[in-house]
Amino acid sequence: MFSDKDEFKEAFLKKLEMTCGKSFNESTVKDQFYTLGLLIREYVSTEWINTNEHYRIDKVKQVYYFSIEFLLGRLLRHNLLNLGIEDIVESGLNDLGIDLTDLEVVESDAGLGNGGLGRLAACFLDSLASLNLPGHGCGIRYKHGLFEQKIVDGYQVELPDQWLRNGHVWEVRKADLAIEIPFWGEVEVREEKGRKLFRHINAERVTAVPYDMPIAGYKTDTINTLRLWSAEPSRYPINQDVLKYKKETEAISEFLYPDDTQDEGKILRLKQQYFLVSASIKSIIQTYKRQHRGLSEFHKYISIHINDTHPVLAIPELMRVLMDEEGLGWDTAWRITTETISYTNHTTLSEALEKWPVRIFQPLLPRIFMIVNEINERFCQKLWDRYPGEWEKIESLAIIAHDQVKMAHLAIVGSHSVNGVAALHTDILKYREMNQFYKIYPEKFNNKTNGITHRNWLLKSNPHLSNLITESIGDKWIKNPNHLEELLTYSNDSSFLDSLASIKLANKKKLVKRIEAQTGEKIDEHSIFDIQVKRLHAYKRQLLNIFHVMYLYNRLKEDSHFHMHPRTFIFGAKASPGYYFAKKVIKLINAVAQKVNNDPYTKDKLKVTFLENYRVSLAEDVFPAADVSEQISTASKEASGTGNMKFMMNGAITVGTLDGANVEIHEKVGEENIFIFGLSAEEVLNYYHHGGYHSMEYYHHDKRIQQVMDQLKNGFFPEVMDEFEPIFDSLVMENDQYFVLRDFASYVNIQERTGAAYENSMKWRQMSLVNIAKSGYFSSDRTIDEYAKEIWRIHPTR
Ligand code: T68
Repeated sequence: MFSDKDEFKEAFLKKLEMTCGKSFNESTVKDQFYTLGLLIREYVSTEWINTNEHYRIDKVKQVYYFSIEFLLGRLLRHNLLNLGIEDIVESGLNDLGIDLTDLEVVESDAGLGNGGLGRLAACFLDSLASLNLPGHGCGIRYKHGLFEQKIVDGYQVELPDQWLRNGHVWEVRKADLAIEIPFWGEVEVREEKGRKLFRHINAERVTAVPYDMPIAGYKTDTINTLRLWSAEPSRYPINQDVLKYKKETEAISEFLYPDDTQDEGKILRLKQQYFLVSASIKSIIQTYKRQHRGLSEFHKYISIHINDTHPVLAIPELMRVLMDEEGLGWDTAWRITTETISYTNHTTLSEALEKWPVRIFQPLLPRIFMIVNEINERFCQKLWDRYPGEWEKIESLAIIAHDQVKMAHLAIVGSHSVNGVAALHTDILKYREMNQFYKIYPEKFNNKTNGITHRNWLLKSNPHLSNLITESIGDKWIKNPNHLEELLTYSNDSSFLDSLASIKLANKKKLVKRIEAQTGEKIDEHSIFDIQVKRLHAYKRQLLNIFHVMYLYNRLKEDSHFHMHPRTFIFGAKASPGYYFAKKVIKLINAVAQKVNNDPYTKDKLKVTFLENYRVSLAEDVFPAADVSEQISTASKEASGTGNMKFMMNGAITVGTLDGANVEIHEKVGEENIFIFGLSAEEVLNYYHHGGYHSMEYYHHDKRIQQVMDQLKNGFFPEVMDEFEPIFDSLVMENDQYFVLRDFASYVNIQERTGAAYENSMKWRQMSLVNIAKSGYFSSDRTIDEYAKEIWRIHPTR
């Protein structure tokens, strides 16, 4: 293709004329971006084919990562870096008068995910390919990803995301590999030669069309595949409303996460889930059958991982294919299925555990329901043998009970591995939330602490820091991030520490520029950048953070001797459109910002900024600029967190509870390099079980709390008198489910220590260095290596 700058330029100019039908001089940045994208895709195509040939010919065991979300962000720079052609391309473009960063921003984020779960899937794809592991993603090609957030008058407003407006240059549509998926209809049962045959008849059919994207590893020859399915009408049914059918069909891949509070929305969600797994399994089996005779050894060549319960119908679907289409008996099919499938749990919040009413499930997926029913009956029989007469226990463990299908139970029973995403989370699963299952299947449960790809979150998004690291310890950390520990030898090297500080300052300036350009706000880059970016949720306690800001404001106003290092509190968060309380919190943050930023008395000390439309490409400018990382969830509630790792890797110091992976960050960096506060998970869980917490007492006895709470409704925010009463009520009147008031004093305390620590700049830089140096463990390369060895049993190839 091209192996130096001049060849690149020639290829680029030729391609541009051919694809855009314009001369270079007439071309727009969009044309240039698109041309470059096509060129890169062609660049990988040979290795892509080679990788697949190798997997096929050498019968390599492969893993398929099923996920309802892949939160990829932008891919241009990522691909250039991984292919090792960033320099050639960047300087070639420069010669043509093009700045690569101008092309980068043309690309829309592929925002096919909500948050941590979806981004984890994206990081895993990068690590799989970079470790030369045979692993692919299977997902849905939503026409609209996560909504675009606008803040209007302090309120969140949602606009549909239009990421496909200008096409998606990285994908290849493969219409010839389309697959039919049936919904509704009935199951016809026939007996033939003593065997029961099942046929799904009168079904409404939908076509799943695959769009493949190459996933290139970092400087390897491995190009894996992310296959995203799009729903299209099949042959148009006769005598039916064709437009209605088209609309209903396309709705399946129209939106990420339709609202599931109504039955109609629910049906759509379940349709999406079956659509994803059925299309993926059928296509895996088709490929498999081209290489192997019979399916009895399927599990020896294929692993299927389900990212949370959303793809759990992979279990009955694989059973169905093995039995109904391939003629295997129940026991053989069950052994193959359970050996093939593994499952990750991402939450213990009961409201997030999926349950489907039978009245919806059964008519939509009649054959699948029969199989789930059979799985349930066999499992209940097993329970009965184990716990004879213990009806209540059996009912609580059953897959179907009270006319509901419990997807997590199905996942545990039908897989060979169940993992949590951080040590604490896995312990909570084993010893509390899923203890009964753990007792039955102790061998299935294991922990895989999450990780992030350090290539995206450090190498790509923080180039200055990456260069400093490479200049100091060489570039081997890029392939093996454990080498970052060698940075510890610079702990007392003041010139290294100075460089660290000036890089942080430069990154802060970059973020300031971006915020200023968008909002016109002025931010002091010498203030502490104290950042909380993540989805908005009560358990993540953005409230605790903003209450602390209100307290500081009050303190500054009342106590002229109060000293604090100037701080900028930065928030970024999308609230689920139907999540009333979360939206109140966004409004509150913006109301506080309004008040604090415009008070001449405090504005040099305190600043609050809400970043609109927080997403991957914005995050890439946020993490490198952070001084303080807010990880303040109610202990026991955040399964892992991954933002915490991104901050740490970029040298921010964590203020956090002992929750999720914070526990392991604390272990790695040591007590002196992190600020821990608040209740422990144990204490929180004990309160839940035994009671004893009365938030009202904290309201009455802590004047700081009382003042802040009262300000929610006493006219402190004059334009929105009644707006925040629900927040007051939930904390004071409804006993504060997430212990915000309980942890307030401890939080204020630790924040005071954090501010003081920042003023010892030498010490702070050393802390920052330790955080970077110890972050190698939190690379998704380590996580994926563990999944590969302990769950999937796949091996690096080539
Ligand atoms: C997150 N979960 C966990 N869920 O909250 C976080 N939920 O602690 C963890 O680090 C991360 O997963 C990765 O393991 C989610 O992001 C969702 O987005 C989600 C999506 C659909 C339904 C329920």
